[in-house]
Amino acid sequence: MASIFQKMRDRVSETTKKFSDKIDHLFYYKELDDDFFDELEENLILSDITVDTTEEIIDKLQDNIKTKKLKKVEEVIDELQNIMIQMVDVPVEPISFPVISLIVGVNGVGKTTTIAKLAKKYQDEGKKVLIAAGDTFRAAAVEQLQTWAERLDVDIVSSRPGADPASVIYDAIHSAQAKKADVLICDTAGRLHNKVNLMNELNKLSRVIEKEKGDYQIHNLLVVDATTGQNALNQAKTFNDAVKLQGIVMTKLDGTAKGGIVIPMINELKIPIEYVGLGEKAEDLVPFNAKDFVKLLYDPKIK
Ligand SMILES: Nc1nc2c(ncn2[C@@H]2O[C@H](COP(=O)(O)OP(=O)(O)OP(=O)(O)O)[C@@H](O)[C@H]2O)c(=O)[nH]1
Ligand SMILES: [Mg+2]
Repeated sequence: MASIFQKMRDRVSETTKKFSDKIDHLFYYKELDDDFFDELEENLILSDITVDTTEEIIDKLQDNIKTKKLKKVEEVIDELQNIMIQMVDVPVEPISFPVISLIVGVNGVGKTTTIAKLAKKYQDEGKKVLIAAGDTFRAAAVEQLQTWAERLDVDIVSSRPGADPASVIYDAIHSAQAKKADVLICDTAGRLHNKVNLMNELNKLSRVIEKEKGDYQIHNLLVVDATTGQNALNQAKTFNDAVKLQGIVMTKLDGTAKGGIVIPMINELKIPIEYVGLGEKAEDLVPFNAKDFVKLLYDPKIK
């Protein structure tokens, strides 16, 4: 676990540095007055925590300050972290094998790269992995996944660009069953969550999986890009209506000065963030850990 923390610390350094400077500023306050809480509230919102979740955090914090009789800024910052850790510590549904995962999300968030990362992770655990090139829409999407499949030496089911994605997924499920694959991970074309016909198409894919899955469990994942900030929340809500999501992968946390969006994502949707993406390579995926995450972003002692 230490190495994961280290990896996050290295990659999220940009995020950490900027935010902990702001938290540091709170130590100038001699009293826990309105100005203190205003500045704290503003900082939380600026870190991409939504107004609703920020208010929930501040209310809880003020209650706990009273009941625990906290006086020092240091104690308050510790308490703030505890509240946030509790908020995001949603248990991840354990995966039982064999499993099919449909990977969904808007354009360019990192779906295909995340599939490669997950394939590598499962492969390292000794699982038999199959991936399906369900993005038949974007030019070169099939090739992109094929390149990963070759690099990682995993089996792939693909069709020509322009083919019906439902038929690719159908073939992939039957291929996985025939090969007794432990894991089937299906790529999908990126789509905007407000395009109703494209969301209906996703719903159709999830129904194909439901119908054909046999003894496979379903574990669908939404991929969101941390740099999109609060829009990620709307994306998650709409995608979850089209495809029942078991979890979320938050990518590109290495490339944002924020990252607080993770907190309302979990608090407001109650869907766990299972992994975070910290780079473009197959090994740049780490399991989400509530305590490590909150400490990295909001602990002024960690720099
Ligand atoms: N820095 C960083 N880059 C990432 C991460 N994940 C993916 N990327 C990069 O983001 C870009 C888009 O990644 P893709 O995996 O192709 O995204 P996608 O969602 O499949 O895109 P579409 O299929 O076009 O919708 C690529 O350049 C990836 O290398 C991450 O965690 N961190
Ligand atoms: Mg893709």
